[in-house]
Amino acid sequence: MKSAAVTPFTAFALVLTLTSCGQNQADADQQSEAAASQLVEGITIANQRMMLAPVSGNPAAVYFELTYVGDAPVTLDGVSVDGAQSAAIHQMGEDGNGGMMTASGPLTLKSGETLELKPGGFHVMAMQVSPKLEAGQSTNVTITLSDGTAHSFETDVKSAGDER
Ligand SMILES: [Cu+2]
Repeated sequence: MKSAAVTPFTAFALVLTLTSCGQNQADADQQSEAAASQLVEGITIANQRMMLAPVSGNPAAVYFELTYVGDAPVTLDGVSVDGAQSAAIHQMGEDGNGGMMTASGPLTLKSGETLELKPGGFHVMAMQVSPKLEAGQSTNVTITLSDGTAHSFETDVKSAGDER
């Protein structure tokens, strides 16, 4: 399922180009202003979602598609999730068995390529998630790149039983 959520950058672009669509425009304006200080040109995030664990307080998974366009390759060095005490990029084994989950090394982003974080593959593991973060809310994810920049985006928070 494609998420209805748009990245702050996309929302900003929509506000600029689709002035006839006034619905939620004030919200989009506010979001794009808040995120503007942490937007990396060339990074596009799509289909982002945070899946809470069935048991509150257990690690949650964040999935998204990251498209990068830039002069030189960069690596995805780190990640943080608002509402989680720590976060790391993990990778699943071929069979998608939870026991095969390991920390991923730095992921290289090459211009024009899309990195997909998805169930059974790479994902962001959010540890010690606040019980205040509930399905239906949204939170911010920040990725840090090897060139020293950081890129933040908003994601929907979903319950464990929702479609991944
Ligand atoms: Cu994991």
